[in-house]
Amino acid sequence: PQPTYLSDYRPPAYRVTHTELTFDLDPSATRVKARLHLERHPEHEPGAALELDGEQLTLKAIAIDGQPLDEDEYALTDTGLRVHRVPQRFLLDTEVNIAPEANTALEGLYLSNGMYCTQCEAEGFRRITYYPDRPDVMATFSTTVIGDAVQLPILLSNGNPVERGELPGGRHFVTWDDPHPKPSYLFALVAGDLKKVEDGFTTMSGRDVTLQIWVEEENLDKTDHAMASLKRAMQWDEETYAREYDLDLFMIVAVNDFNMGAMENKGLNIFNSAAVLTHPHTATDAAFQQVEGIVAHEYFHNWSGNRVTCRDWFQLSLKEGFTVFRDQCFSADTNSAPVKRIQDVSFFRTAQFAEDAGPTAHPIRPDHYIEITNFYTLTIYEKGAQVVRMLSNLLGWEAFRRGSDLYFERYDGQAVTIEDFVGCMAEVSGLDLSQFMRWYSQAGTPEIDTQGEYDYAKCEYRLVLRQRTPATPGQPDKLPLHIPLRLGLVGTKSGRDLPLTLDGESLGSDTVIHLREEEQEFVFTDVSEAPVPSLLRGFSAPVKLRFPYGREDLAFLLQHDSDDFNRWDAGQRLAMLALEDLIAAHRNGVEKVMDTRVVEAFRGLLATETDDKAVLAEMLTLPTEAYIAEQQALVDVDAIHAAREFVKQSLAAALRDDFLRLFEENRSDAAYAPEPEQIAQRSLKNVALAYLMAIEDDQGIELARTQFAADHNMTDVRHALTLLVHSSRTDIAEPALKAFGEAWAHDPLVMDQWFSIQVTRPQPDALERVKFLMDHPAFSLKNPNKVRALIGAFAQNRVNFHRLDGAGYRLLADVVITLNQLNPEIAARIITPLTRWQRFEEPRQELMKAELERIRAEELSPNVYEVVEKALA
Ligand code: HT7
Ligand code: ZN
Repeated sequence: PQPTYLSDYRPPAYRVTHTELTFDLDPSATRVKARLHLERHPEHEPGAALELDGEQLTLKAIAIDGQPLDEDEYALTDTGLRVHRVPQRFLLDTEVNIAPEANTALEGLYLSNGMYCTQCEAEGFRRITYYPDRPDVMATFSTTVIGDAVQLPILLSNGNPVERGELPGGRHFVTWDDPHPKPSYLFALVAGDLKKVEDGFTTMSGRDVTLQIWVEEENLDKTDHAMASLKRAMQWDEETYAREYDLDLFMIVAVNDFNMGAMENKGLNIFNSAAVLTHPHTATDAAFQQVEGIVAHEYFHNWSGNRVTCRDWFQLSLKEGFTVFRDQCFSADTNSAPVKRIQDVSFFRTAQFAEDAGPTAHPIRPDHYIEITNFYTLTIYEKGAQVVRMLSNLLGWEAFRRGSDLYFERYDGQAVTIEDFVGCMAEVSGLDLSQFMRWYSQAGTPEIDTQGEYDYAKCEYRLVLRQRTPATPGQPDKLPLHIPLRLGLVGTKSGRDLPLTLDGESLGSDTVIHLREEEQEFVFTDVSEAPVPSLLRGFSAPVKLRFPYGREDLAFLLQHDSDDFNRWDAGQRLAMLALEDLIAAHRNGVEKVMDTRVVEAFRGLLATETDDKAVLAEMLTLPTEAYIAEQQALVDVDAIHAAREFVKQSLAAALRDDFLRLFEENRSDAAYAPEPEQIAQRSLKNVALAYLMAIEDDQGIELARTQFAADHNMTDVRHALTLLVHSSRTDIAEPALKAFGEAWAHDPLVMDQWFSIQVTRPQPDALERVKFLMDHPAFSLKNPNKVRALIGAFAQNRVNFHRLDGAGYRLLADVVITLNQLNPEIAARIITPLTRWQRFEEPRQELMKAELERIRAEELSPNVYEVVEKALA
């Protein structure tokens, strides 16, 4: 497969002004008629051939302006159709056959549980009809869907329904008109036996919008939260960005088979059922929050993505980075802002940092790709969002809003670039953002080495910062970035933020300094007492910042920092120092000794009255094994696991009474609500329960069993079940697992949780369980949720996936080889853990590499080929 290069971008020779589609639905032979209203782009020479994308289509008819074409007037290839000569403005009619039932890749039109649905981003529309399937071709659409009236009573597409009627042979049709010009990737069609819940929203200009969520009948009771989230998101986007919805109807459909979380098709969002359905008995607090975030994310795309879209797929982060930033801010406003930040950053520093340091590292705007679906990555989404967040902090909210208004006004209805977006921000603020643009073109995580020194005599604090971005594949040399660093100086006597003066300018007690050079010095004057610096507050830039903090400094910041995020981070750094000692002890076969400063720091946290229980729960949570591994030069899986278990058990033993008190104080029988206060209380109680279970004494076990049996809500049930199943006590794990599996056999989303819980257990039977469960009637390799729940979850099981006999790697490689044919997009995602082989010690490196080589020997899809080649380069 050949790469596509950003530098090869050319505007399309022909644009489509209007698209008329007719689908006659059939599982093995759906007929798609397309009438495209085309005209030559003024910049192109007369006589340019018409090139259309098309894959896996059977062409039945083709005509221009009503005249069927002779075979020598066009050419067909595996990837498209070329018409050699066309007029300047014309109508192209095509008719093709496609087979939705054979579509296991879930791109284009496919069948899920008897329901037809589409996924067109990024390049799925070309599996529906011949078309210039690129985001810079925007057309209005009129779509007629024809199907069996009994099996497919509901026929949906983008826009507004304008006509419906009966047809001979028990069939019926509905015609939909979408007045907003859109690229083909935003096209959608759904047909099936669906039921809806309906609600309404009145926009800020007084227009009434009908809101519908379409689901299978048995899921009608799981839509309330998504609907409430949608209304909150609509309101938030009006209040925060002055963005109003622009059609009379907004629909969400839940489907069981879906490659990602959801899709923002114009007026007809299609959701993975896991990203929309919730019920207190089936979904955890985390799932409720995730649904809220995804519903908002897809809705926000209506402006950041649909009204203003991407010129080409290299600009993907233009819509995704901005929209993730918008959904993060929405969730922060709706829930606990510091906790949202802590959770986002903690995930980011574990997963995106790993991606940025691995063989598939790429800039937020890559300059080439083989398969674009491989680039729906944490870098494009999450690092892209961090960069937009930096822009909003650099400009300040008010100017950022003006920049965003300008962007939406100037480019409404257009397909644009990242330069256009950043250009608006520069224009409204007068800032020079040219150096800042390097964030978009340079891959890798910048590392900042920091030194600080207090001069008692001069009352000065001198901070020296040195930045360096490590080499990444294809980018050996990096230039310095423009890095905004938020900081404060916390006085060691007062425990308060000290006033900051830099170059004679008074900056308050919390400020942003701008690191632009490779090395830069900042001297704060009039610093009345020796401070501990609180650096990178709120994670103001996506960097790794090193400062030689002593353990006392960290304990001090944990207690006194005014920035909640940095208080949490100080605790994490303190725990990391202890963990590193213990990892070394484990490796050297030396007795492990718990650092009493960590115990005392935790004791202090437990003794403090707090009104933000959610933050406290985060502070009491140890860094994950994956995060700890990220901090190591080479990963020793077993030492990390042993060290973390040791810390958990030591804390539990030393602070047992405090955890017990915390557990009791936060128990509640109140009716479940997914509201911030309740969620915070449950998190705190469940953190306490996890510590109590860490030592597996009778009381801890009894509390977990009681919580499981009480069956009050899924958050508590799942947490208790996980603790029981992950304990060393098979006698208590098995009955609970069995009871849960039997009770929820009818619910695929709950069964996904049941799969994940058992295959993430640290006991040595996890791999055998995966093999056994792959034959379970509820499991299918054709369903991406199941693959993620069983195989994906197992690959997160550090000790068992990385078994020294290589059986974990072999199992994953076998699944990748099967999925390579069934669903290449999922195959290319699920393989990720194997691509990180260089991070592990021998013999794991060799074992992982051998599995990658075994995969490489297969006939590979472009998706898997691209990833494997990079991993083995
Ligand atoms: N914009 C959507 C991307 C998406 C997608 C991409 C490739 C293959 C399948 C997909 N499903 C959804 C999702 C989003 O970011 O909102
Ligand atoms: Zn998105």
